[in-house]
Amino acid sequence: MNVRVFIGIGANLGDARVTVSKAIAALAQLPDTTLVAQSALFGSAPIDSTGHDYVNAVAELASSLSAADLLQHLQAIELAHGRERPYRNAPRTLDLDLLMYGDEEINTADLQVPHPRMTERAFVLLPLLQLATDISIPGKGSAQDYIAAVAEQRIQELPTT
Ligand code: PH2
Ligand code: MG
Ligand code: MG
Repeated sequence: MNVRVFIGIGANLGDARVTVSKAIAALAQLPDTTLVAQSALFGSAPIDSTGHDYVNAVAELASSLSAADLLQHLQAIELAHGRERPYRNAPRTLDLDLLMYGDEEINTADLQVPHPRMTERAFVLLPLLQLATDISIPGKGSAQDYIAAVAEQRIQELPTT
């Protein structure tokens, strides 16, 4: 049975645009998974992080993988793009976050879904709303209701060329 999945993608080391595009291509290749849609790429100021501006995007998948299996695949793609984890929120070549897994709320030691900070971040909300204007976040309600509170965060859609 397919589940509607949203993945948050971020990068701010190396050629971040290229890495984000490659990550989306890798998501499209996952087993038992279809890439349904991808947002535009956005440039965003680091939040609770340092270094260059991030490139961010959100991808929508339809997948019959379990959330735990998806997480394993996301981590493998991160590693394949040189991800290191020297400290929390360190600049990263690639970050793939399982934002939403259908209407499920998951709270295990290594996975929290919906992503606990997604409603506080314009770099998640704006691309997500591009894909799903009326999306409701399990346990949190309409994503649109959180937009006003993140209006001060610097973010812009990147031109396609
Ligand atoms: N990711 C973080 C911390 N801060 N800031 C921006 N602009 N974009 C991100 O993807 C991001 C961040 C932790 O994953
Ligand atoms: Mg993240
Ligand atoms: Mg992450």
